Amino acid sequence: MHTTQHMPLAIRQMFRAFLEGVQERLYASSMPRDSDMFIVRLERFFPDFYTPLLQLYGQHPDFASQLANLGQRMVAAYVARPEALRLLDIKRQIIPDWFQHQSMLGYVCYTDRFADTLKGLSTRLDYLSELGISYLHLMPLLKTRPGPDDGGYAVQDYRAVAPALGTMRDLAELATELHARYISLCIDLVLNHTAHEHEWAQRAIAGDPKYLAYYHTFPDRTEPDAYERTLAEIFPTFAPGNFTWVPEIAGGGRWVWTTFNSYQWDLNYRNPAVFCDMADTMLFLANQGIDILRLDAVPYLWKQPGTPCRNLPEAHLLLQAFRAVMRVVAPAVIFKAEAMVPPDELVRYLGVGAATGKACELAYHNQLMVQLWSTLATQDATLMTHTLQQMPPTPPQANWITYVRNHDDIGWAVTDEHAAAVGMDGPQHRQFLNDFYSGAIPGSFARGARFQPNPATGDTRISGTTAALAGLEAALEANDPHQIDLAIQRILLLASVSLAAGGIPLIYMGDELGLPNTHTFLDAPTKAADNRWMHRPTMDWQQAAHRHDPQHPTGRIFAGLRHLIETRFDSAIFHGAASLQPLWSNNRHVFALVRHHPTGHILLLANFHPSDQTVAADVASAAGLTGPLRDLLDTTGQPLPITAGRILLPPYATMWLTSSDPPPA
Ligand code: OTU
Repeated sequence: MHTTQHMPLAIRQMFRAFLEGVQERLYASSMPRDSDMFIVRLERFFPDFYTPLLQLYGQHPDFASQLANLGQRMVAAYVARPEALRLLDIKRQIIPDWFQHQSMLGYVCYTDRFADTLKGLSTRLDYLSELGISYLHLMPLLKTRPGPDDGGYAVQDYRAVAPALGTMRDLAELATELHARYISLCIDLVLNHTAHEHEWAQRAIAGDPKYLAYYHTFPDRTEPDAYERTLAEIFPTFAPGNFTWVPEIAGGGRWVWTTFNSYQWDLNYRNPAVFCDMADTMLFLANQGIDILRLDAVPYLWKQPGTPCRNLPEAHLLLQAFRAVMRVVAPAVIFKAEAMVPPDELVRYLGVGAATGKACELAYHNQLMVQLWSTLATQDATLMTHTLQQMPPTPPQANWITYVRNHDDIGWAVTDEHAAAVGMDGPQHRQFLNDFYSGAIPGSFARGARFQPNPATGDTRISGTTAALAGLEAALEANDPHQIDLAIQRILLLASVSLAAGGIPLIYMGDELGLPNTHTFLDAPTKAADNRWMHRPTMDWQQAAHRHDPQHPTGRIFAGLRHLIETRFDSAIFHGAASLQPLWSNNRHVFALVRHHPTGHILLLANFHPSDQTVAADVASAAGLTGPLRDLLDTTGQPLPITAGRILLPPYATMWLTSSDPPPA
């Protein structure tokens, strides 16, 4: 007897039809309890994928057949799901907040740059365990096109691993090894576009109408020109415009929608067959043991004339539908949205309003990242406090991914409104940040470089590693001990805020050691034009050997980071369901943020100034901390330095304050 009471009447009928389509095959190929389990989950999540799909495709002639197709693929994937992963599905349904636990800590690396191959990676797991890693994001590792591949984001085959890294079997084996260490595995799913060399694109080129409908193609410039009027340019230098003329498409060539590089063809999600094929791809990867899918470039999934074709409501409906399909077949798997968009738009990827609990579990907190670097340059936390205060609250079942650096450039997603609200000029501030981090401002400690300057808009972004942008590279070159101290403090300051203000904090490979920029990419013809490679170094295991040397800058960074990580592990207040509230510290150099959790509160204070700063101690009581204060990061056992009612923060210091009084029962 199925429980459909919670479904709207109109949906119950559709549910029964869907169930009828799958149950015979299900019971024929699965144990009775497993089949029942699938149906229990289907009952719960059918409306969550059917409703958005109906909205997206209800008018499409293939809707009914593709829905039936989806059902078949879901059952096939469920039947094929390995036993160990089925158990993980159940475990994670019992512990639905598994990814919010304070022990979650991520590491991000390129397989080849970290350990050559997937097999090589399994010999480096002790290093990750030493850091306390419980989440490993391997940068794109599926088979890409030959030649330039945008760092792996131009996929030719979603079901094969790049041959240089290993095989799909190696990946599945690595996942098993990681699971034995309680490390979950994240990989990229580039679902907005395929490579020009992908089979679907090749069939489109051959003139197959079925596959031409997988992409957005146009016989002439009429539609592309109309679209361009409201589109932005992502890579204005090496891939200007959003459309590419592909002469070899049968019938004399066509314009193809290519938001990113000319060899990255945007998929046409108005076609339900594309949704089905991508859902099937997700299920395939789930069955290899992947725990988290990083959904690349999700703001761009849906196109609509007269709009920026970014963050459209339909893109969110697609994510909800994918999400619900996954929850039926492979609920151990969660989604991470990659959307580098303004604050209000960003939170929607975690699910707000009617989408609460239906969107991605994780999203990159690019606003925090941008504000960290902005504040480090200005030494003034006003814009950061204001911007983060304006963000809608994080939905409690979802988590921010916090990070200091990643493999991409830093795009200054500071809105003009937020800048104006604190008396700043948006364009001027963004220009200042670009000048500062490219080292063009005299006295700047940064060693970054401009990425994709767009003469038409004046926009540009910044490349460079954390150590280069935070001044360590320049300080080491100058052999200036004081500057080295300051740079290390800056690096740990950013890490401390990232660890305290999430979510799952990610460490980008090399940042734990302070790796400098690399310039070897300039000799590689497929990379030279893209200076994001300067912050994608090869792991320097010789430098890593210094990580336990307390005198060496690497040892100091590593130990500082380890201390933050261990401290965080120990407190339930760092659980991701805590609410986050930025506060005015009444000292513009000091950023303050409080985490509220049923077990207590933590007040983060972060001094972004290279001199001592003080903050009135009553900021703690305003944050809800009563009784004597304790800094969780302090190991000296000394009382908190409060003089004349003010807390003293040394240059670039952070504190994680808590009250010694237990919270009211
Ligand atoms: C992502 O980034 C990846 O992180 C990049 O490395 C890829 O080049 C790109 O997709 C294409 O696959 O514009 O500058 O709002 O900001 O998807 C990086 C989302 C990017 C975009 C983001 C994109």
